[in-house]
Amino acid sequence: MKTIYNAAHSLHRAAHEFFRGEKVPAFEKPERADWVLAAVQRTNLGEIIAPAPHGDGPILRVHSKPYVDFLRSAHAEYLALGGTGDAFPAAWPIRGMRSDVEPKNFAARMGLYSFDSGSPLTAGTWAATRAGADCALTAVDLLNAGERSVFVLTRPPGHHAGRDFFGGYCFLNHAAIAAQALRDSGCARVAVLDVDYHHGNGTQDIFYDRGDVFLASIHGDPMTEYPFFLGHADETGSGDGLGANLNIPLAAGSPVESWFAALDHALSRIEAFRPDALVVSLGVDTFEGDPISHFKLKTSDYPGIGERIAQLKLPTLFAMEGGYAVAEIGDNVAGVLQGFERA
Ligand code: FKS
Ligand code: ZN
Repeated sequence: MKTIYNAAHSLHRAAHEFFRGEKVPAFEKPERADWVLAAVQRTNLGEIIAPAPHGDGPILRVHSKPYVDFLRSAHAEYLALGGTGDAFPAAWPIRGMRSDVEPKNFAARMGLYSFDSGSPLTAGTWAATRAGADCALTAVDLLNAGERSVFVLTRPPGHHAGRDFFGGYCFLNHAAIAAQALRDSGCARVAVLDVDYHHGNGTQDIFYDRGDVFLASIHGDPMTEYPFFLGHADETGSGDGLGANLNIPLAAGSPVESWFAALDHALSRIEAFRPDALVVSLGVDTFEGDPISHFKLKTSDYPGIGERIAQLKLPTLFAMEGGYAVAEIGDNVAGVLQGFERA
């Protein structure tokens, strides 16, 4: 399996995030991708290649133009206003307020285009996530050229980013950009399988009213787990998309057996949808040792995920999402990919 590696990932380097009211070192850090890259090399997964530039066009198929324009210039605007370091939002248009008017004020625009205060926007954020989109699009090109599977190794992650908002460490939704590009290059139906510990609310936001992209997400129950305000089982899609959204929330602390039962259910629903291609939002924060998540998978469980996904026999794009257990993230990701290859 080829890996498309985003060498520009390290341009996004947040100093801190807020955790229980304290400023702590950011969990989503450049070393994560370095460890995964090392594991890909160590296990001889396959060729590691650089992304080719694809321009704004495919990004604007899933994100709004005003949002993309904002992201591109936000940190420079922040610095011009006298801001220092990373930019954080602090005010949001909640129920009863207007989110259809873009204010001129910079802090107001930060709030309009985000949903949490946990996603620092840094000087290199746009360059890093933009290169991540190019990685996803290069991977789509490879699938279209006949590769069976491709791994997109990028950060910051993407699955919390919606059509016009960032949050949860995510800015551009690389998995959604890839799914849309697959649609635009001839796939009639595309499925997205999100196995990250956290609900893929951004991907759900982008495809919720569409019947041509099926989303299945297995995640910590939003009653207690981030992102809290989306990801319940009764969210099944709307309009043309009714029935094309499957959420499987599991209680924090759920045993591995429940997780794999959820995976089997998600895979059977994906199979019934009869997609032409599959995009996997690959987070490994389901690991028992993850510092911010509460499932119990062990390193030896990860190859089984890849093996099961391979049974769908679909062209498959794996896009890197979360996973914060420093020492094991590489082995866990490589385990999924090797399991897929072996099957
Ligand atoms: C700790 C509370 C939770 C946000 C967690 C974000 C999780 C991100 C992720 C992604 F894949 F996007 F990286 N903070 N301050 O793992 O879902
Ligand atoms: Zn996650």
